[in-house]
Amino acid sequence: MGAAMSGPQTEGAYKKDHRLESFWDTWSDLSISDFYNKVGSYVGNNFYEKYEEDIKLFKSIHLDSFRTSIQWTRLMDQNQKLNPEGAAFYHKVCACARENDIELFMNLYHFDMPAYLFARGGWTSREVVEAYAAYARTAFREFGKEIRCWFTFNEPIVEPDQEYRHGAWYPFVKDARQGMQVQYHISLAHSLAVREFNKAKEEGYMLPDAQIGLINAFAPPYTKENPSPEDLEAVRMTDGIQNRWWLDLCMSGTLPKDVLDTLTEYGLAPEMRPGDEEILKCGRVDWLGFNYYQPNRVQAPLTKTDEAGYPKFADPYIWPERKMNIYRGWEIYPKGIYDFGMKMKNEYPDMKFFISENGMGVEHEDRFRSEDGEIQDDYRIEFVEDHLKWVMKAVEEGANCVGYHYWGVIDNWSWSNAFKNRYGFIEVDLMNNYTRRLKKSAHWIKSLIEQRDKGDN
Ligand code: BGP
Repeated sequence: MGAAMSGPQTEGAYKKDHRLESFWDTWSDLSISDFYNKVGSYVGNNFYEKYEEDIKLFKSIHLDSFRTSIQWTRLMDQNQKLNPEGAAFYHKVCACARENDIELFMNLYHFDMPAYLFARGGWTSREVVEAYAAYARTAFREFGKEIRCWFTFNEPIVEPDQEYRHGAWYPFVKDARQGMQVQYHISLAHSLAVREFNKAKEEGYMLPDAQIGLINAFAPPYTKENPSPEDLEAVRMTDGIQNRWWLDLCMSGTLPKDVLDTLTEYGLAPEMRPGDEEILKCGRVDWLGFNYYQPNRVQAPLTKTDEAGYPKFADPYIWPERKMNIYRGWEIYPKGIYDFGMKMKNEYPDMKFFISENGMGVEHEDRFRSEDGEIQDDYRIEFVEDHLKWVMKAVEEGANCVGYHYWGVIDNWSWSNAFKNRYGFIEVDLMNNYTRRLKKSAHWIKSLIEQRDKGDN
């Protein structure tokens, strides 16, 4: 049991100690109105200054582990050499986790491209793929003896979707072909990083039991109750691009042939170079993280092409019985976590996984403050409890699920939503020097873990 967060959403200190600009800082500088309440990427929740207090708080509520990420912009300089000041910060975080006897899971990339590499094409460029591999190599060699659980990427599906297919995030591109190229390049980057990990391990830089994984939002796809063949085809391609693409890569070092064939048929296949197959083969991992917030309900596309004229594989389907988190606009469907567990059991039985993110973001939580000042977030307790029940059922029925991380343990900055929706078990008071305060859910999770340790559940 633990919880997750990320470097770019928590650290702040965006210009401190020679940290480079990230593409989020570029976007914030260009158009601050795109961010909720005009709060850009600069602030985080001040984890840079408060990491000791935070790690002690995590321990105080009995978490076994927590995940954060190294910011590429903090660890490396513009010549792709180690930034000693950035490294010193992450060494302090590792030491603090060790002293508090809480396991630190470290992810290498959480949507946070350095601006100078973004200017060279970001994930559309092969040069950036190579630069990421060099960054991963540096990180493994620098922290190999301090971290056991490593991850190459968080949700590698998000940047192709948000930045290049749907145009929701800067640079607002709506180009299905470019989206596939970006997805493909991230797959190569992941594979090269795993290769670097294995090499560093062979050469004695890593702990002997170090593990490498990938974390994705493997949203289970659903369609109508009585689907047409076209609806089922929409499910096949949605599952193919969002889930099987990464699952096959991580399990067997290949990409799903049926998906590549359909992409070729529609003129959307990424450009591949001789030798790439060998690189992809290195993409096999030790385990996976499954971020789960909402199911992916789709139906046959209502129009054949999107607004840019590219072929479409699916359109959203609104399930009449859906229950919503109205603040985030996401469906709440706890059973999805079980369905994914069963899919893993049936299709990828040898791969262990954990729930790496699951959580509920709520707006204006101040409304729920009791007289003694504590936020009474019963809705969050109910949300986690409902999901945990389905996790337990999946485990009982043979899913190889080894743990659960809540997102985000402490209120943090959430991309263009900034601090609109709060996720934390721990509150951050933005008006009062980022003061931390436990919410009701923090006490609840603490007592749940106590019961587990006593063998009560
Ligand atoms: C996941 C991301 C996290 C986090 C979370 C909540 O997709 O990995 O970084 O942000 O979603 O989403 P949001 O912050 O958009 O509400």
